[in-house]
Amino acid sequence: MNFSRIASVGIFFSFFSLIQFSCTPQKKELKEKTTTDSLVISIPTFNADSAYEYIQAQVDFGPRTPNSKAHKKCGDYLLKEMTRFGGQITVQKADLIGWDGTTLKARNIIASFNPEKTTRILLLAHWDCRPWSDHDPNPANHKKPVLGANDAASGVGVLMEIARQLQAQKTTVGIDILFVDMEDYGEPEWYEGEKTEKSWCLGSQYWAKNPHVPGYRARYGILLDMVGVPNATFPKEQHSMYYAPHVVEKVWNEATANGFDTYFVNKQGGAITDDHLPINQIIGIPTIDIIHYDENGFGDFWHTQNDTMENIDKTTLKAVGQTLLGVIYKERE
Ligand code: AHN
Ligand code: ZN
Repeated sequence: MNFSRIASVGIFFSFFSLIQFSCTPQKKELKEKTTTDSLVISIPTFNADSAYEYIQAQVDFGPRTPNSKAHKKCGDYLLKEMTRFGGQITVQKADLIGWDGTTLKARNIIASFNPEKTTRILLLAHWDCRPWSDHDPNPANHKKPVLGANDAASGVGVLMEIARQLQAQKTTVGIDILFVDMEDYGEPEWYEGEKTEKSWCLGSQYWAKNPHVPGYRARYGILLDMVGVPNATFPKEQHSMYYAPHVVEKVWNEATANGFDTYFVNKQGGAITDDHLPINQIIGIPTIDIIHYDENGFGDFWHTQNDTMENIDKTTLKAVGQTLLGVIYKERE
């Protein structure tokens, strides 16, 4: 979808006052686990250097566009790394059909931590690259692939670092990290036929119809998309607020408590068609999208030749990664 569609969804960025709430459920848990009144939770320190390296490693393969060699190699790399981090791996292969009739050899990659736990949290990002730089200022680039440092190696890199932390220290609940394929194969701007929402998010649509575990449930899901640019802003995305307002509040409160409220801004954002949508609508897991955008769209480098490592900022990665660690390590069964 292009930005005009997003803007059309409703009023952009009306300001809300911050709602504070207390986390009473945790207190109940604490009494079962300890005899004192203070709940001691140790939350690992997110290493942004490490996340940055995982982004660089993906980008080093070149554009990971569907059916390319770089895509195959990067998928293998993700499998190898997530295995090394101790995840229980499931690979979901599917032939998906793109808007232009191309058969796309898709792989959704799932790494499960604490697989025996029934209370689970789903964390996801897309790992494919867009084959067309259709927003590039130079029309000569419109059919060239995007390198995808921000879109969306950034989200994958942050989740890889979280996986590394999960190996070092367990969470109480189960965590599933899902790398979805074929998010970014939506009709390009230069396509003159009818544009459909359905051409996007093919891998997450497939997963939502065919979860890697039959009857799969998670308490909630968190999608990361374009979480790497300097001074990123993550508004409270409209579908996230509709399907999972409590998750938005939980995550934004954790970010604020950690001093990251200039990233996790207290603003209402427009609705974005992204991988959280099929997960909310098809499998019914309340899922939010942490995604950078503002009044001007997804940033100057979105779907251009300039989505490169120069525009990846470790401070932003830290804000996102540390917030997520806080959320998942505080979660109780
Ligand atoms: C669409 O433009 C359909 N969705 C915005 C989310 C997106 C695109 N993420 C990565 N590329
Ligand atoms: Zn994209």
